[in-house]
Amino acid sequence: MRLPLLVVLGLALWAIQAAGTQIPDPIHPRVEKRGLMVEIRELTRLPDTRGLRPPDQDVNPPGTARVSYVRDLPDGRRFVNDSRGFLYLLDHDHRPTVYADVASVFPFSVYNRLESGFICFAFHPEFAANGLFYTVHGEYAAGNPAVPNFIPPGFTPNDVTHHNVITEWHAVNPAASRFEGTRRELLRVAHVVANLTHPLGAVEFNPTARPGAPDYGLIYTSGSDFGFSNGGGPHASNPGQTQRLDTLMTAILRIDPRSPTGSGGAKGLGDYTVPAINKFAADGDPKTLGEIYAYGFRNAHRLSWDLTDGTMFAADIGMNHVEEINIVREGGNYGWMKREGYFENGVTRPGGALNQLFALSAPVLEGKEPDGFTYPVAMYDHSDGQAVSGGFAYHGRIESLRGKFVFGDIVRGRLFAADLSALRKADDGIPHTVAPVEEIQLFVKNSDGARVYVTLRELIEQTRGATVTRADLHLGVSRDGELFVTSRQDGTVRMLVP
Ligand SMILES: [Ca+2]
Repeated sequence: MRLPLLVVLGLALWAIQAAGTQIPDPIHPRVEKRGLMVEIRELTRLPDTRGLRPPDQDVNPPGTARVSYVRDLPDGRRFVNDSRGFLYLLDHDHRPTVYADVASVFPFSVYNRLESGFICFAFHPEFAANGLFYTVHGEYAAGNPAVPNFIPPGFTPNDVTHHNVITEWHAVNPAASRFEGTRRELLRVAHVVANLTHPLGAVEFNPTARPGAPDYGLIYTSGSDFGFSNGGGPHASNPGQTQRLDTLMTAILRIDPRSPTGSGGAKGLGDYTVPAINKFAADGDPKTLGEIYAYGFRNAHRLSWDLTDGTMFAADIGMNHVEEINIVREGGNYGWMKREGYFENGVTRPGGALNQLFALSAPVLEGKEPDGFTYPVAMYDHSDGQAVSGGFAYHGRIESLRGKFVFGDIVRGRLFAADLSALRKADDGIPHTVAPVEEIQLFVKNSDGARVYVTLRELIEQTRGATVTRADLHLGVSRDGELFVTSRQDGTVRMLVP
């Protein structure tokens, strides 16, 4: 099973042969099963929220509930969201009760896009003491009295179609089973393309940062192009909005959520503090935004950290071809819209388009002529899936997955794995070295205890009693390092079990 050298050589030769011509089918070999088999088991189902909104304001009206995040607190409490607007607390028997009715306080929310509604939530590492947690959602601009903190360069308030909003919630009693308290808006970023495509997605705290460490208590955001690729309308397909440091577009941000009036630090674009440790805050250049941690992402909608060594990962959804797992380093430029995987995207060529890929030159691919971009450490193409989910460095109780990065494809619901050692090795400044990816075979146990091999799509279709065209897979991680498998189709939280 260990063929990375041959694989890499094959890829390199193939890419060199194809240099200069458009590439229709970029990545070989395909992702295949190589013996990894893991049991999947249902944990709970969320309440059915079908019909909560009119069909034209719901991206998937038949979906039972739209789960996208499961989060554990250190004290054992477990929370799950339904993107239709509820944050649930699970009790000891995994039964959900509403912790916060998020939809009711954000009346301008958008629910008709894949990444919309109540998109994300994250607890401050000291939630048990300070009661703080954070949410992300998107709003319509029409009729909206709120004013964005940032509009992409060259656009005016008249161009704004949507708002991307990060909110801090303050629970008066952090131990309570239902939220009561206040809210404060941290950041509101304008969208100017037609649709709420690639909005702000994740907010995350680095779980490996300990109290007193420089990035303890700082929020990292998704890295998103805010639809300047394929968000529709006259402002989309717009590479001029990328590859620059005077904008939030394509950037993973790192911010201190404290208001500058409390922290005494530098005010950011919104009501938060720019960490003085940030590279682009400390560079003495007023033209670079100090909030930016790394940039050049299309839709790096999920971030995670390896708890054993602090390596930061971002899963970046590609355009028409390449899905990426990246190791993120501060200041890195991850290429979008000039690069997709280790290919040149055609959109920056005269007459070129977003759906085109071209081979890089051999010296660039081989790392002999660095071109300033940081390249992915694992990839697959649209023969194997359509949109990469987030993933996690796994160190839990499932022996066959230990030491692997587990991720998947949102649309097809396939689960993938790559060796963490191979990912780290691929983080070598050489674009064409990437880690091999294999597929995980799922199974359930029948009443006799025998294995029944399944796909996540089949499980979702059993729950729904209908065919689904998308799995809408997302992954989460428990406080003891086990993996949740969720779907925005069937409202079910499943777990991979030893
Ligand atoms: Ca590499």
